[in-house]
Amino acid sequence: MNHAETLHKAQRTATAIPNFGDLTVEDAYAVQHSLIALRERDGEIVTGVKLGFTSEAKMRQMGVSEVIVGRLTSAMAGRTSENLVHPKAEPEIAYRLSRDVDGTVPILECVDAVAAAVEIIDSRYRDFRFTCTDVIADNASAAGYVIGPWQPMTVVSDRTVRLTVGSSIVEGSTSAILGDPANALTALEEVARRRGIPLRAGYVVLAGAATVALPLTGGHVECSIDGLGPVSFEGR
Ligand code: OOG
Repeated sequence: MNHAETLHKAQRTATAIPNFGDLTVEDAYAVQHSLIALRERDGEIVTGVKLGFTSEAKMRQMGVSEVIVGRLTSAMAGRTSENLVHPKAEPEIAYRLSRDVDGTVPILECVDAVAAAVEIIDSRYRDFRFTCTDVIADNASAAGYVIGPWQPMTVVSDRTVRLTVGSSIVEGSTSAILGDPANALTALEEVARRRGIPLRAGYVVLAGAATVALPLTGGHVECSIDGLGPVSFEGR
């Protein structure tokens, strides 16, 4: 099996695998493209993209200087529990693209709505241990997402973010996302162009976590961001 097939099988069977450790960034995005093609072959439709490593602290921790991009699919929409290895929840800002991002107008003019969201990440690698390129290949640990009520596009910088999972609570600020989540959109446009990732009208964009991720255990899960949301569901 090649790397994409190995990751695809790990995801389908919810079985963690050892990380690869030896990919270049170019190879890693090539694996991700193949992995998405396998999902499309299985009938999934790409519904959006997600950013990772949008906080300076996480970039420093991983020794990287570039945000990473993964793809969201129809199978991930609303998926919060079934068939996951060791899921974690992250509070996120979601944006909605109203037109294709093709360089003719700035990406900020291609966004028509914003919402609070919970992203479920679930690394296919054992113990969430991976290099930056491993996680690019593994589609940035994307596993599921739930989006709160959409609101017309507005500035969402410097807003308090709160994520509750059962009895655990983390709080942060949208400023943790590259200073302002709008900067994540600009960073996305650049990386997507360089890595050959299309950004289509209708896509959801998850702008990256504003706090640490919390293990997704049982109990009530809720994300609220000042002026947005809330969005909630019952944990596993
Ligand atoms: C990689 C995905 C991280 C984020 O917002 O930084 C991510 C991982 O930590 O598994 O989604």
